[in-house]
Amino acid sequence: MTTNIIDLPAVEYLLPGNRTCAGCGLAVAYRFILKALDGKAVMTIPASCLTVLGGMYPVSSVHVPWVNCTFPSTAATATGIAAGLRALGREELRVIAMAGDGGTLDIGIQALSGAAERNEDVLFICYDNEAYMNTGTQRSSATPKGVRTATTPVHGKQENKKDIIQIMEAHGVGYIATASPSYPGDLYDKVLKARDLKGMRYIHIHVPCPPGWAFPTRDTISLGRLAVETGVLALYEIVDGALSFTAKTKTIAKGGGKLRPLEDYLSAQGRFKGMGEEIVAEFQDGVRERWERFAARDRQSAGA
Ligand SMILES: Cc1ncc(C[n+]2csc(CCOP(=O)(O)OP(=O)(O)O)c2C)c(N)n1
Ligand code: SF4
Ligand SMILES: [Mg+2]
Repeated sequence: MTTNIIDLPAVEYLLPGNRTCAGCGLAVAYRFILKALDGKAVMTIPASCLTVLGGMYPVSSVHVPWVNCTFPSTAATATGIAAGLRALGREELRVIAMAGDGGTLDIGIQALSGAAERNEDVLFICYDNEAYMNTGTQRSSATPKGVRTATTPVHGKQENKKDIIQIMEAHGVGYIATASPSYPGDLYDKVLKARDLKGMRYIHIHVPCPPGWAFPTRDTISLGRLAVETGVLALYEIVDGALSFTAKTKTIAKGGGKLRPLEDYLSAQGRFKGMGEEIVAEFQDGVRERWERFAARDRQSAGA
């Protein structure tokens, strides 16, 4: 049973006043992540909108111990912190590495792969706003095909979004989950569960970004819901290889898998404007293919 938002802890670790843009999906997600960590964590974070959120020493909006690391070394830094805490006998403090899609799928992937392969005692959280946003919306390997950014050709990105979940699965990571700030109870439950597991864990959070995706700041939560309702984002957990749908995705699957038209999601954002019909059709086929693949695994896990 997913925790209801009204039952989430009242304690706040993200204090009033931070430097993210109005309507930032990352800030919403981070608030719920910190509630789940409940002060029992040390974090390491590379350059990103998340470092901007934290502010500059000694003034910070975040009430949690945190180490700023270099871009490629997030998971390596987390490995070192975990080893240090082990040596001190302080393993009740959990180690969280948190990076953007650029810091996870591109620049940080070598250290992440090493930590995953060694099964380090680290929870790695990627918040995916689908581009290098902090430096002005350059494409990353998480940017969907067809999206226009500051560093793509006029007709948009030519390559598909990298499938980081499959990469983490190939490493044999024991706990993998997807989440969205638009489903706070589900996000909270997953971070809480992953916090207390041992070994490498990976959570991928899809975070709407108003300036980078070109949509009104008031629409952040509804856009995150649209991603799930159209099947662009499926909410699930993979525990020791078994995939189970959660939250709204579970409800959709129970109702026969009827997804909203992809067009509802695409037309709500300026970044997809001018996307060719062929790429839209390819996008839709990709969503449907992934949905069927995940749904088959979900049924298998349920023993249906
Ligand atoms: C090695 C290195 N390359 C580039 C940069 C410049 N830089 C700082 S933040 C950033 C964008 C990060 O993108 P992402 O990880 O997706 O996080 P977001 O900004 O989207 O939150 C870049 C390119 C840097 N700090 N270090
Ligand atoms: S650019 Fe996007 S992710 Fe970065 S602070 Fe602004 S809204 Fe948040
Ligand atoms: Mg990013």
